[in-house]
Amino acid sequence: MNVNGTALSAGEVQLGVVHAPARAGQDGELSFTVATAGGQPVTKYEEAHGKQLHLIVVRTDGAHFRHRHPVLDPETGVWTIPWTWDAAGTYRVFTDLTPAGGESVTLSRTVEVAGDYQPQAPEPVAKSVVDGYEVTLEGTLAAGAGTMLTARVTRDGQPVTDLEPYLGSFGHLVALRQGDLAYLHIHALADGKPGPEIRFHAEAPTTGRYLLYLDFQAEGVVRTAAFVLDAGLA
Ligand SMILES: [Cu+2]
Repeated sequence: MNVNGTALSAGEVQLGVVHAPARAGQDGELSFTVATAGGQPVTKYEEAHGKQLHLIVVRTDGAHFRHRHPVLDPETGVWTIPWTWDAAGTYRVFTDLTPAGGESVTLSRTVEVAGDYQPQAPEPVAKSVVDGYEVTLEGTLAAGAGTMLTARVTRDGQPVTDLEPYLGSFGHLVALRQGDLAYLHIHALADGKPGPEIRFHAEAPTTGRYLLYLDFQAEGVVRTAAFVLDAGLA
């Protein structure tokens, strides 16, 4: 199975240098250009999940995940978003995009952020608490085989049934393979209900440890629940 997102070029396009604040805590913006192999900026994109480009930024140890939507200058092809780093370290910046008339690609680059850095060691965890929402991820990942993952959302012990659609579904799940941060976008099943369960069809390319990030929206706010799962043999 092909893996995605480990290179800065794919499918005839390349991700240019990512400009961002040099150190943690410094306000600024993050910007970049996507260009053809010949260096011509790409200025036209197809929409996927309601956006022309999905920006995923995560520290290489799996901490400090963000999923954002920068703004394109259609004249120059420069994408920009206000940006402040919460913490120092080495980050991977992923762009998930489809150039007009082209194929969907995930391009990535590494960005260094100055300051003290205490890396975390991700251990398997299937429960995440964010802003009072408890999210439990049920199911397993298997190498080269499709499996079902179910995220169950509760608050104060009660099932949450008023999740709001975000980018066209009740949940978006990104998985990164620990070690090279290969990128998997896992799609929610079309039978979605506004909670308490969000179901996904997942397929891990290999055995190993995966960092998973579920974006869901409730009370008008998008939140991210993070998990770590090991993929076994199918
Ligand atoms: Cu997005």
